[in-house]
Amino acid sequence: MLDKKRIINKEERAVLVGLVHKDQTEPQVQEYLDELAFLAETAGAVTVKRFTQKLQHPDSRTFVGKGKLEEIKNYVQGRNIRVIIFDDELSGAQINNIEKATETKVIDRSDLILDIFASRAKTAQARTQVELAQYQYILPRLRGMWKHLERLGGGIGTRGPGETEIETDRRIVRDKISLLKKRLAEIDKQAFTQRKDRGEFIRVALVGYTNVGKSTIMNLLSKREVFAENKLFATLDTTTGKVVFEQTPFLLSDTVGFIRKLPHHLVESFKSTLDEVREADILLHVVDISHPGYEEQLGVVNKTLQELNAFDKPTLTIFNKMDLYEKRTFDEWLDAGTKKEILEDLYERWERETHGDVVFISAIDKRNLDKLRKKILKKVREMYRIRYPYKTEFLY
Ligand SMILES: Nc1nc2c(ncn2[C@@H]2O[C@H](COP(=O)(O)OP(=O)(O)OP(=O)(O)O)[C@@H](O)[C@H]2O)c(=O)[nH]1
Ligand SMILES: [Mg+2]
Repeated sequence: MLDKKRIINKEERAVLVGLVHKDQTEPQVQEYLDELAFLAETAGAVTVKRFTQKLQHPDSRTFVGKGKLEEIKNYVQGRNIRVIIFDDELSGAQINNIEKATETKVIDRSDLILDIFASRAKTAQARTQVELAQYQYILPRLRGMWKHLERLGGGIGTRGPGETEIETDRRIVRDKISLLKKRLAEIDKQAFTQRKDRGEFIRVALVGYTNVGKSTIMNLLSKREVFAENKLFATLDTTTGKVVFEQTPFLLSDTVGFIRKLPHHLVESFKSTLDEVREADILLHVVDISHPGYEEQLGVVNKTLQELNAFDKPTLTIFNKMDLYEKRTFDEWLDAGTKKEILEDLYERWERETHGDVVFISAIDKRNLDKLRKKILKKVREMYRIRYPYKTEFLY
């Protein structure tokens, strides 16, 4: 039932398309397209070119304007480009119209993210969650896709599907959705029981944008071997481990990363994986400070946390990848005094904005890890005191 065609195959050559509208500047869109290219690479595609267009509103039929569509078509035909990837969510009709005009497969950012999630999902829980999100995504787009399939089948005498066929398909997809929801509810129940068995330990969760270094930090703090790599969404499943700092034990969890424009259904269906975040006592918000868009990423994460009702938890902000930040910010000939000044300005600003709940580290160089441990320990002990005022066994 799922249209298997709308996924990326290995080494597929791709072009990217982004719109510059009134709320975003050209450099911002280029940064978004950098991220889209990274997503495409993670899914296995090779980006050959990017197209941008200034438009107040996306065209309801073809997303970009007529002239731009013509330009894209001329480019992709004859260059062995197999897929056009749009940075924004498209409607079924838009996908259909653009594919017809360019004779090339079209996918959008949500498709790409769902595709990556699908290929990375290992556990039954993650797989069920992704499948649910995929069906929910497809449901309102069925009509457009039918037209598309009809054209592919396109032999003489093939007629388009009647309303009844679309209705039948909708019913099949709806049935599938309710089945998956039921299955998830059962998995959730088991997970909930497991979490309840964890006793009175304070729970700390690593959260943050994707690829900022959460799993790397998890490995450093808990001496675990969580999979970490320079790809987006390396982590889909939550890993939890017991950590003891100076005789104070607590539970530390590594969680799935966030990204801008995360498909709504994905957040919805990943709610159970994200329970770990919602039920945490303390959040460690990891930020990749070497990324040019780190402040926007910080905002995206905070917004997602708000959606999960987890924004008001005690939070320690961890600015990671200081090594890379310095490499990118400092010219070689800059004198030590100026470097120090730049860093102090940075520290001061974020100390102020986070009321001191901040630490700057490099997980790769293992820089400032002692400070990180101390700050976490302080927060954990505070939480034990609040939670169990008459128990001291956790504190000393
Ligand atoms: N230069 C530098 N690279 C780092 C640092 N910390 C992590 N990395 C690299 O950043 C990449 C992503 O690290 P992960 O730990 O997988 O990041 P994550 O936040 O768990 O990512 P997802 O699970 O994909 O959301 C890896 O290639 C790490 O080696 C750091 O302090 N400096
Ligand atoms: Mg990870």
